[in-house]
Amino acid sequence: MSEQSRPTGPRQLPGREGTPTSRAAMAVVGVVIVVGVALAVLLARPATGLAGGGMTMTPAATAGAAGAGATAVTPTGHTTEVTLHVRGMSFTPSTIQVPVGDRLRVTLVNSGDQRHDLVFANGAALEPLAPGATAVLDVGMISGDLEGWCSLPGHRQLGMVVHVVAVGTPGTSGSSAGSSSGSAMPGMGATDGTTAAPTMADLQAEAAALPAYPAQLPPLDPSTDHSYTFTITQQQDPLTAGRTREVWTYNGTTPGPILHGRVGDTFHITLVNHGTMGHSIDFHAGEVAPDQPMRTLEPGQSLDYTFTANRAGIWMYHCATMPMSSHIANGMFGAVVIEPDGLEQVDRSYVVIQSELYLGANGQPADATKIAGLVPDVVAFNGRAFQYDAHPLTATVGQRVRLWVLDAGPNAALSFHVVGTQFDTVWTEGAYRVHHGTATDGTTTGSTGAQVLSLLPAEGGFVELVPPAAGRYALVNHEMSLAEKGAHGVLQVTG
Ligand SMILES: [Cu+2]
Repeated sequence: MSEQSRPTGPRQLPGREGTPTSRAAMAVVGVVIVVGVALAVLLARPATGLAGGGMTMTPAATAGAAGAGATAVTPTGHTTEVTLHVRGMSFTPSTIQVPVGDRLRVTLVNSGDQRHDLVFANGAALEPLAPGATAVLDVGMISGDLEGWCSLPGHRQLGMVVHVVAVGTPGTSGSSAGSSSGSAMPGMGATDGTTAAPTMADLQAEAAALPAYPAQLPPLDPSTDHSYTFTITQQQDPLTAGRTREVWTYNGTTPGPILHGRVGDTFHITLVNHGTMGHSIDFHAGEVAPDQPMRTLEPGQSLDYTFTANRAGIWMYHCATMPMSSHIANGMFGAVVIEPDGLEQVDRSYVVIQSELYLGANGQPADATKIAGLVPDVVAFNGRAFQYDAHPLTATVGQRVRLWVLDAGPNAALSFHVVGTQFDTVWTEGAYRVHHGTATDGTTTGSTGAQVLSLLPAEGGFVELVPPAAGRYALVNHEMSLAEKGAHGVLQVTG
């Protein structure tokens, strides 16, 4: 990626086309074509509107014979017809028996509450179906065992798999082709190295070349009533030179917007889904009955979500559509900062949100298998690894610096430390632990402090420090391997 081609504005993200990444993206598409032309159609397909109940689609591809030894099997001339339903995150039935040589026609009834598709290892594929919709897929002639699954990110890993058992196969089960590798599927974790973790140097170079996510806490709006529109997008985000990942965002950035208010404020959010799959939102900052405001929106839909922030904290918000681990890992999270009553003014206020990246192939969303394995490739503060090494937070000697910190996860903990400093104030999950050097149990007055703010996923708080001299103070996750994967930045203090 040349310097000239880099985004110049704050957090401008290149799209799929007309960018230096498109060639790599095309290569990915090319690989997918080998698996099935239908999948390439799926990838290139623009967002579609809502499908009503009872709709029937033409199969996206006409499949040939399925399974092993296709040429050696004599067609029976008979077709096995099966109806599949969706229950939660599984297909039912999950196993289909088909005589060898039969054609298989599957009617998929999406009786679930979000979009699903159905693809088979032989390339037969249905486009994503809206809830309530029905479509028919000609899977082709069955010559051996065959696996099918929902290819939406993370759905296969949660169990949306259907096994076609070829009855009467010589030496049946496990007959080779029709196998379930699917390694070139989007988000499935190809094993050819394209999903390998980038080097620290490559991550640092990209962070230096891109503008940083603004870490300053947005100023308090004097109003007690706040209205926002959150538009959900699915777009490309640069990772390293020549490599991107698909991110899912609120308003085009990950994290999404940082909101700031006081206890008692009311927030009205209009959520609009401009993505190509179901998404939603869950604000921890207010108490609501989840059913309606947190429901999954189909592409093109919107909803209004209103909550009153009755308690102080740095509250996470995130997409609540299954699998949440994938939706959060792909970028759908942010923070609402609600100040405790009587919070003192400080010289600098920043927000630092940790999250993990589990990389799929170039241009693809996160690898759901890696997510389930809990070993991230990259860990980020405010969405990008090492960005505040290149673009430090700033303060001057003697200033009081407040750092609001949230662990967005989806999975890893955060042991937040600022090298060279001690926190004389720590507020976490609703209470001070230390306040200007005084322990909250009153045992120590004016002479105690803390070295770490420890947070599990979705926990948050703030720390305060006063840097004693000019220097570069590293912000780290003191789970050091996570710092080395990108949960690292700098507070640059000048005299
Ligand atoms: Cu989502």
